[in-house]
Amino acid sequence: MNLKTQIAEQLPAWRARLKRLITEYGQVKVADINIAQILGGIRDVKALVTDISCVDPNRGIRLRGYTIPELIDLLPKRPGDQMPFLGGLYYLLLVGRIPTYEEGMEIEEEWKKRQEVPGYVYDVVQAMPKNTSAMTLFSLAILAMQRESHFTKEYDRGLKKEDYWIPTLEDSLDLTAKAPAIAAFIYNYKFRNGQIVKPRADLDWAANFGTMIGIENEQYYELARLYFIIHSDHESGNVSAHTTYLVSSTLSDVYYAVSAGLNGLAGPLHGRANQEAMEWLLDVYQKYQGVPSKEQLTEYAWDTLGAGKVIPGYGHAILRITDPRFTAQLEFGERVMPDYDLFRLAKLVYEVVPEVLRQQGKAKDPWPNVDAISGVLQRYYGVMDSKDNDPGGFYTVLFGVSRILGVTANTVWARALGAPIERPKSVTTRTLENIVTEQTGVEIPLHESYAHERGCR
Ligand code: CMX
Repeated sequence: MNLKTQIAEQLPAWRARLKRLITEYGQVKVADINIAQILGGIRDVKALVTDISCVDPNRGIRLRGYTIPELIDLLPKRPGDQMPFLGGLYYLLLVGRIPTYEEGMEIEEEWKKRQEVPGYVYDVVQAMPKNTSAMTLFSLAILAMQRESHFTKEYDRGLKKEDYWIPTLEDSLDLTAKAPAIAAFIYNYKFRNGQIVKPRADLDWAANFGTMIGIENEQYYELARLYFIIHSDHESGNVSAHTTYLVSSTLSDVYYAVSAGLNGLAGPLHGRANQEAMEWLLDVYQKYQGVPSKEQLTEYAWDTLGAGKVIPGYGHAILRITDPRFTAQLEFGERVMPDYDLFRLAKLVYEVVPEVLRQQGKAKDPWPNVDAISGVLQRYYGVMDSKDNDPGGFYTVLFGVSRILGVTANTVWARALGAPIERPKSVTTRTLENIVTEQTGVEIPLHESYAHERGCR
């Protein structure tokens, strides 16, 4: 396989590069960390390395150095398509350079060979009540497939450390190949007729997801390609990426690691925000029986904040601009659904909410993130997140299908470069207080309600 050779050829130089950094420059300091950062979600602490993607706070995501417009422009496309096929993106993430059409298609072909989902995975999903959250079903289905892992089988037989990445790549190709079919089945099980729909031989990976949920529409295929490109990776510190990386650092295989990462993606402050943003828009739409005026929307936004809730789809831990992943979706919407009410509403929210958040003065980033509009585009084509009394969660599964591309690419490289088990040091609160005393001379008295504390030093 060209892909494997392309990675293997890079490894000697990469390993030498890292070895040099550790042995010759290992003592060079990268970052200081203060108490506010330790107690504030480890924000802005440069403590992780990935070469798959990086997020510039003022420019947004770059996948292997390419912005989203550059990716759409440069990645190979099938004849007649406007959006690149995902095999090309996965090649880029794994190999680090834009592939030729043939190289990208080689991945699409690999995916076709590996796309059949084992029957017991469908059984696992079907054993669960239909109103189980779609993310729970997705994570369960992936965990159920752990028995397929090439890495774990070969590790058990005895595998050299420098070869760990080879069966990890096999697992990654298997898992990414099957992910759209599993997600589509979960959708069909929860919201449609429960059928297992076979992918079409003439379609690419992303478009086939549409087919398998019953949407045979060229425009939706283009949206699926765009959606799966922009959600694939967002450097290493976000919860889904970091959880996958952390679990994988124990040499758990990609099934264990990705399932864990998806459980993090399921949280409302992360991937579930796409579902919550849709719900927020629908609540507004219902309350005002249509797209409200700017004044009404401003009032609604303040009411949300007044109730102690966040406005989903806005704000970001790293970004300080409108997320380019939002912009790419906004532009898609402008082209194909400018008059769709929910799209008009999402645009109005973009006009109103940043100013409201700025006036409130809490959020460091008042701008929309990827989740603010993604549900609207899906809903336009009839893709639902939930139905009746079902808590749904399907939009986050869509996010997950794409995110698997980035986190598995990271896992392959972590294995190839011999990344060690992650194990940061924790301290007690009293240790932090003692450090304050050491550095400032100020004694922080131990309040009587903590008098039982033994501490660690
Ligand atoms: N609405 C209301 N308040 C917000 C806000 C929003 N959209 N975004 C941030 N804030 C608040 C925070 O809750 C925090 O309040 P407290 O001081 O009372 O705790 C304050 O502003 C400061 O937060 P921050 O430093 O700007 O943001 P964080 O790095 O802590 O959190 C994020 C980032 C994304 C969790 C936050 O902006 C948020 O909750 N947004 C809404 C949920 C969302 O869209 N998440 C999806 C992010 C993208 C993704 O991962 O998919």
